[in-house]
Amino acid sequence: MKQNIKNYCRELNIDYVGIAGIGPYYELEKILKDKIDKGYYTGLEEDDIQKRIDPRLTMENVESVIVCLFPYFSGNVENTNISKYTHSLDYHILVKEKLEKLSKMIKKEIDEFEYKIFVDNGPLVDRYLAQISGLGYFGINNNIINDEYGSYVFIGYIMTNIKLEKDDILDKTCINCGECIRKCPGEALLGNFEMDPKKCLSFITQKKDELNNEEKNLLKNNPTVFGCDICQDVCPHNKKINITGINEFKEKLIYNIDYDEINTISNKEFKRRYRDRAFSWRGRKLILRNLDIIK
Ligand code: B12
Ligand code: SF4
Repeated sequence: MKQNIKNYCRELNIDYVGIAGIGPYYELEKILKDKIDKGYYTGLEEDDIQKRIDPRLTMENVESVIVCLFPYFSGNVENTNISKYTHSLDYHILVKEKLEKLSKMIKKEIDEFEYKIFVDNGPLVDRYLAQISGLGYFGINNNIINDEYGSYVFIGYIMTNIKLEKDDILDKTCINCGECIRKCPGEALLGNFEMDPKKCLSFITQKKDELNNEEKNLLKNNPTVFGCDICQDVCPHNKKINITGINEFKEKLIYNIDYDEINTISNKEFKRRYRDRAFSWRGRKLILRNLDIIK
């Protein structure tokens, strides 16, 4: 069945699929507890640790997790004020659609196949799943890196009640050059595969609460309206990577959000224009706040 799943993925233009076991993931529990103790949590993460390390708490009869990568690199551009992961169609939409199609193909073959699909919004730790299913390895910048597509890959997964053979972890990490640590404007990367996400500019651009002066200055000095790509852009593992083969990630690209436009349209109009874009989930006001700071 595993080979059939790989074949279906090929048909759907999903190059990288791996199988993760169902834990409980006790080694991850240690990392999560340590992060919470140190205050390295933003509030955007699922806060129930047990749910994060035990897929059975989300799907009682789960037997395997099918994990897929979705590369999104469509080239480097000079003048952009939003980060790469928001240039194209919202990945939540695309990944869900693709994984739904994959699940329907499997269901056709195995009638008792049950499944739950997640991308970004699930209880588990997506990067951990990508690592243990052998799809990529960790960078010091915290991102999962794939040899062909670099770290510009989204991660989606399917919990299923069918038992599949687990894949092996890749026995490597990034080359540890330290360039991401030196270039990170928020000094968020700690050099031991950990980070303080509250210092990460990406978080600051997405944070709802009012920004303090230090955060405002950080944004002003490193202008970005949504997200941050610096630690990935400087990474040598991202230098000779392939462009994504997923058309939706190469079409209808938006590189800039314009202050005058956002300032003059209503919240409703903002939603209408940008609801299928990953930068819109926090709403117009937050985008305007960031634009106001960097203008
Ligand atoms: C909250 C969140 C954020 C927060 C906090 C990030 C963080 N590092 O905790 C903020 C807003 C800062 C953020 C930023 C970004 N995010 Co984000 N985010 C998430 C989310 C929803 C939860 C992350 C989480 O649970 N963090 C808690 C820790 C435990 O998890 P983790 O970061 O995955 O940690 C792993 C490693 O860092 C490592 N690790 C951590 N500590 C230690 C310690 C040791 C000793 C070791 C060995 C390893 C290790 O192991 C952990 C477990 O495997 C996930 C989706 C999900 N549900 O998982 C997306 C996700 C991680 N984000 C993603 C993306 C694309 C980004 C950005 C690139 C977006 C951007 N361009 O601005 C940046 C990258 C910033 C960075 N350098 O990490 C992708 C990552 C894809 C990839 N290739 O890795 C994810 C997986 C979404 C997805 N499904 O595709 N994100
Ligand atoms: S995304 Fe930007 S601010 Fe966040 S860790 Fe990477 S370089 Fe630092």
